[in-house]
Amino acid sequence: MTTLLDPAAVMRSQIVAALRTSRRPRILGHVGPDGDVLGSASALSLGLRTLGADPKIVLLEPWPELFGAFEPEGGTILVHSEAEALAAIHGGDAVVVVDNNDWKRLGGLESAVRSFAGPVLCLDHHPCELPFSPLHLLDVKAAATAIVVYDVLRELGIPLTPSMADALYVGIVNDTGWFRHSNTDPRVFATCMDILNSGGRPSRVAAELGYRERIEGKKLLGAFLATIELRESGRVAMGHVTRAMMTETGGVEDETEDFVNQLRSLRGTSIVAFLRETTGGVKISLRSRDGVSARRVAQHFGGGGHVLAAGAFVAAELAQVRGELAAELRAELARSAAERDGAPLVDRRPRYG
Ligand SMILES: [Mn+2]
Repeated sequence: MTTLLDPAAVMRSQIVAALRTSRRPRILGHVGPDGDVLGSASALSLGLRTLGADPKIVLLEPWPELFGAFEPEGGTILVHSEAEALAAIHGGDAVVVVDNNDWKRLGGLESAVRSFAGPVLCLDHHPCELPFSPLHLLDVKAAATAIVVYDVLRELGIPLTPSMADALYVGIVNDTGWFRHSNTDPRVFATCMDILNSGGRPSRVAAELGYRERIEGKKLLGAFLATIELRESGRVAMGHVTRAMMTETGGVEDETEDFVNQLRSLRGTSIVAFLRETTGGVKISLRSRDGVSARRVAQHFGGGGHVLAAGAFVAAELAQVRGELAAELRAELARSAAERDGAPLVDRRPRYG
């Protein structure tokens, strides 16, 4: 039971009140928007329209084609310059940031939001040390921001339409890996039950997101699969994509997004690494299990992330990165084994003599 003195409840009611009264909300996510950003923004946008508002989702890049079916018609503003960012943001009467609590990840919209005089709201589920803004609705127990948005729509008394339900479902499947990740909890299924009862169409979402791969992407996948190598008695798997492979097959960066999962699904692996040549260096994606830390390996290369899923960018040649990474993956297996045995990990450096 909450009382009016509960600061979280007070903030929640302020956020809901601000959403209810805003006529021209501007909805933002983060650079490189994923299914949770787009699904959350779409559902919120469609919901606020039913209150008579004219919400706009402000984007720095075109709405990704993969999620095209879930773009609210006429509901986006694509921004190409600082002046357009200012016009788009300042033309609103409230800013709502979804699935992001890092100002830097607003990219080219950051300064326009910083100079915005109206309320800046944040609906999110990523842990953070400092609140994004005074109106920060942070629910770290929610598997997806789409679930936070679902709660807010319910609090606003907005009935879900099938389109809103589908958009929320997109966010949930994005962040739970189609109900496979460890964040798949009873609340996920409870929310999905309501989504289905409201006319949500899981098979439509699966078809839109799943059955649309290009032959060029498949050829690139084939080339990538041929690079996979197992190390450390099969506990480590590595695979890569070079620029030449992309040129030869016609496959593009977006089509490599799932390649790390091809490694992760290999039997017997504890940590896997996908390397992709990109502008100025190599991008590393890491996934782990069995008490092995992908994050520690990423941190070694100046990156970061979660324990089980992390990444880094290294400004070096692929061959060099592969060598260093293989050594670091081996070191991580040793570290995690030592931790499991309860040995103190005082010093990570090799000892000589
Ligand atoms: Mn999310």
